[in-house]
Amino acid sequence: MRIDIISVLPEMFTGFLNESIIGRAQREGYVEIHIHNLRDYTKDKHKRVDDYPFGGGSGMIMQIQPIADCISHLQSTLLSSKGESYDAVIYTSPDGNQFNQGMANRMSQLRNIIILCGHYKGIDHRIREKLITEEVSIGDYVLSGGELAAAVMTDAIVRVIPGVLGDSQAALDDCFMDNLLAPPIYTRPAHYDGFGDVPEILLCGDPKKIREWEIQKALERTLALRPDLLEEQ
Ligand code: 6GU
Repeated sequence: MRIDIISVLPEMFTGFLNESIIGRAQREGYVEIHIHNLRDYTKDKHKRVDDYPFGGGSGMIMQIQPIADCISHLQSTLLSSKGESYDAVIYTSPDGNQFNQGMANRMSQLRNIIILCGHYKGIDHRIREKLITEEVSIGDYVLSGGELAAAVMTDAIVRVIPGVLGDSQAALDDCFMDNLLAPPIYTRPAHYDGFGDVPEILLCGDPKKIREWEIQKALERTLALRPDLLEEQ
């Protein structure tokens, strides 16, 4: 899979992308992540990528030209190098559809995606109408830019690409994979003074019984903490 991220703050991605699971997924060839500095595409002599809103009001708007040229450059590069086109051009915005595990799973099956990070007050609406295929928010709160949202989405997408997690079952066992919260988990020691004992069933050695207990607990926790997840099905 290939993910191209367009941002006015490309430095925000360097640390996190090279760490942990995402870093390994790139080194092992499961995903290629490319960060593009939107400012490299502006034709403005002062390198500006934003301007005042028509009609007045506060805040600046990201202009069409750098975004359109950047996306067009990425599209023609992908076409000439691999004969492929982008499956999605995603715009991060607090008014987009709320990101969830199902979206991460679906996006992880795509071959090439662009994520455009929103900034300032947002982008010229004509870009949304003409070039964006999906608008995604990561929750009902406002961030100062789409970079963290793009990072969150990239993490969630990359870790479910088949093969990325060592144990092939691991992603399937995740919280939310069946619209269920994860069951409680424990590690050694089986008894810790002042904290009590691990549930006995986990020590019984019968995988089928343990799995039944885990599903039961997952259902109980979901019902208690996130009943909305059960209603969605
Ligand atoms: Cl995608 N962008 C911004 N700026 N704020 C957000 C968001 C995105 N999702 C939630 N809040």
